[in-house]
Amino acid sequence: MNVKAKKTQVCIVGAGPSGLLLSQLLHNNGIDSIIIDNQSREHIEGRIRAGVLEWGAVTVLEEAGVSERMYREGLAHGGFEIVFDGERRRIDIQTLTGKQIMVYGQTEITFDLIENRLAQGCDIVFSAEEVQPLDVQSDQPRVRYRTNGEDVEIACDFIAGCDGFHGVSRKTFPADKIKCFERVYPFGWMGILVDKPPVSDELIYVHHPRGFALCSMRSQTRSRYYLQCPLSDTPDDWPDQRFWDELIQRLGPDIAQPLQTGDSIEKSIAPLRSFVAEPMRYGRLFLAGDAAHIVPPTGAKGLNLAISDVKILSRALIEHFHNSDDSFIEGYSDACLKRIWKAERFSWAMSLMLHQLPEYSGFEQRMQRAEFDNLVESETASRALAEGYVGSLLDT
Ligand code: FAS
Ligand code: PHB
Repeated sequence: MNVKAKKTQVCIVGAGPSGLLLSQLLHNNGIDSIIIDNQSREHIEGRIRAGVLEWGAVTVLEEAGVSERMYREGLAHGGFEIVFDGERRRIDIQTLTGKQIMVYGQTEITFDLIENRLAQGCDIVFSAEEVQPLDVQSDQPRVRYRTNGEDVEIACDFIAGCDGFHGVSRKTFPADKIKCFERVYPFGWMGILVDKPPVSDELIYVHHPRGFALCSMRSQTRSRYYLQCPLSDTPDDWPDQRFWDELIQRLGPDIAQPLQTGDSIEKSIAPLRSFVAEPMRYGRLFLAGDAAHIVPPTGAKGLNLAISDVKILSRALIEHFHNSDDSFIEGYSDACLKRIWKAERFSWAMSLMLHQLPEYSGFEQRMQRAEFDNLVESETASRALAEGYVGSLLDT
């Protein structure tokens, strides 16, 4: 059987934000990479996912040289609101932490990175089939895949598994070499995108007896709204009018007053899961981003963790190729997991405070209320929440 051979320094599986950004950071340091994704470019650029960046992530994108459009079109926010059964509380992250967040869609970041990498001559293989990492324990790992009916094998020094939760890379770890920790929440988020101005200048997180709601945005003219819904629901169960009626109920008349409704341009359901795989390296195969960990989106940490992973991984690979120093490679997994578990705790705590959990009795519901009251009455509690949200708490 004829197998076409390719060679590179780092073979990256997955052209999501973590794979693309890793390739960019390596390129900026003279290190070659090839990226392989089993989806088409159109599909990858069409996905609607995260929308909030910690300032640490903004800085990494700036250092990578892909921040021009983000600074031009992104929205810097100094706070967000929590509404608990109709009572509003603004968390002034600017005053409490000295930091802001940036509202700029993951779709835009992915688009900017693909444009930049292709313009710089990077080999990105889209719509690859049967992608399989091989010999990851050897010092000459390979990645095999099929494209246009042809088998191709890439010889490389390292493989970066940036292929998300359902990817092949984590499955390449032998079962006795990996430990997984998971909590699946018994509900999802029904999300819609609409070309209408946002209901508020800042994000609003809502606790309501009928379920959680979130008001977010992508720009001054494009809004993103989420509603807690049963996991068994599908977008067809939520015609636009039902979505708007339910959102208005959960927001209450005052908050909903300026809401501009319209036809959704995207509608999808996201399951909520907390997941961590340990370790994040097996031989010369590294995991980064959703391939190694998932957080419920309540804390807006998913994309930010992916960016911090590849920042740490790029440093480790640069030290290897430039200084023959493998200490950062040895320490990669522990360095990432330290930040990941803090983000898992923050996202889990935000999710438990703001959602309706079927197993919750009156006592737990009173605890949710007391958690919110503590935020309202204690500046220390507000600062801890703010630090978690902007990410500074995770870097200590
Ligand atoms: P990604 O999943 O983004 O990218 C992995 C890439 O690998 C994909 O392009 C995929 O096609 C490719 N791939 C998969 N299997 C492969 C294989 N076998 N071979 C080759 N390629 C393969 N975070 C928030 O903060 N807010 C949100 O609202 C939010 N919404 C989300 C909604 C959904 C449905 C999902 C899944 C995630 C959401 N997240 C959200 C989290 C999200 O932002 C992730 O953290 C982020 O996409 C992680 O980026 P990557 O690690 O690059 O993984
Ligand atoms: C989003 O805009 O998609 C978004 C923002 C904040 C979150 C989750 C999702 O916590």
